[in-house]
Amino acid sequence: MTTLRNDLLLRTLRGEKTERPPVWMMRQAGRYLPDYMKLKEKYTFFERCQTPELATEITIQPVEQVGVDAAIIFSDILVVPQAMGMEVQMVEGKGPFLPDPIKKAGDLNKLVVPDVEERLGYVFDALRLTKKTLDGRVPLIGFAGSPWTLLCYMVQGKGSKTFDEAKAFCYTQPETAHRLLQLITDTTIAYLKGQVRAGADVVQIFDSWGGLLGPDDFEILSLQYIRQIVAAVKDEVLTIIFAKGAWQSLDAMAATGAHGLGIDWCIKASTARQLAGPHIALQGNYDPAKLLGPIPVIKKEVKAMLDAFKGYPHIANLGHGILPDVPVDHAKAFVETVKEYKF
Ligand code: 1CP
Repeated sequence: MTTLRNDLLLRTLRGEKTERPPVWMMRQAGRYLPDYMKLKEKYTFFERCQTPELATEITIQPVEQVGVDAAIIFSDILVVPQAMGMEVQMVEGKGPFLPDPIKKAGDLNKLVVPDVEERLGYVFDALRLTKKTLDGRVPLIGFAGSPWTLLCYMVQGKGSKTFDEAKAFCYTQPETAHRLLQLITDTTIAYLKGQVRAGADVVQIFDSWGGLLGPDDFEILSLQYIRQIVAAVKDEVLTIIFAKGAWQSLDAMAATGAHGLGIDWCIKASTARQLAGPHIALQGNYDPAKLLGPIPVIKKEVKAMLDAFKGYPHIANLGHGILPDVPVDHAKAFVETVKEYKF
């Protein structure tokens, strides 16, 4: 096995001392990079995901062009519902569309807990090829959507600001909702274990819509399933939970035994640290829209962010995915400011 030349992310997640915080950006491979846009013109979204050579090339672009301290495999959270038997389309300019969403108990008959090697083996192939191509430059992050966030898309059938149809489904047909959440959980555990076998050094669980739930419903509909996933993989791989907007439950998330917690920009570093306790790594939390502002302001604010998290394990990141219209130079300024910082 190749030894990692940059293991800042892994040491931070283990709670070890480092010279500076590691830095990466959620959705770092994507539309703000001109080389990504070139591949986007030639291949459809799922061709890019399903062709290991393309997924590898896209995954490595931000490592080489922006200088981040970790790679995250190019894929999507919706490959899991697809592998479970649902049709998923990526509509240009609109996002995901699932033409035949889950609405009632009988619809679960269409779903399976798949053989992940058979249905998602292309992700594992992409991870293996990326790992080989990285050749120890930086660690490789694998990921999956949380069961609640995947249910949102599987029931609503498309993106939404409120996911009210998904919520109505859970509150009017709770038994069916929990059966669905458990099917997704079982698939996700097998999927993440496959990612670890294929070489993922870290896995992140994206609960992008966790913040739509109050603290009690977050526990019932989201965290109890994330807890099962973390318990199943945490002894094999470093684990990060990112539940956007669900900061009120940081204490409960820390208690799962995950190694890191992602936070968005709506919570102060000191408050997040108080809730999460002193040991777990916190990841975040620069407002991605602020990368559209002038570089000197970015530099000043990123330094202030690092100061605010200092003294405890911190992974510098955005509080959500990078926006497509961010100039590459601004993304670089974000990364370079962290790399110039010394504890
Ligand atoms: O062709 C394109 O460029 C389409 C845009 C795009 C990209 C670049 C989509 C469609 N997915 C992706 C890749 C992707 N998705 C990655 C890998 C890239 C990287 O991080 O470097 C990751 C980690 C995701 C995860 C993902 N997909 C999430 C969780 C993270 C988050 O942003 O909250 C979610 C919610 C999705 C669903 C999805 N897929 C694509 C879009 C536009 C969306 C969001 C739709 C919505 O707003 O509801």
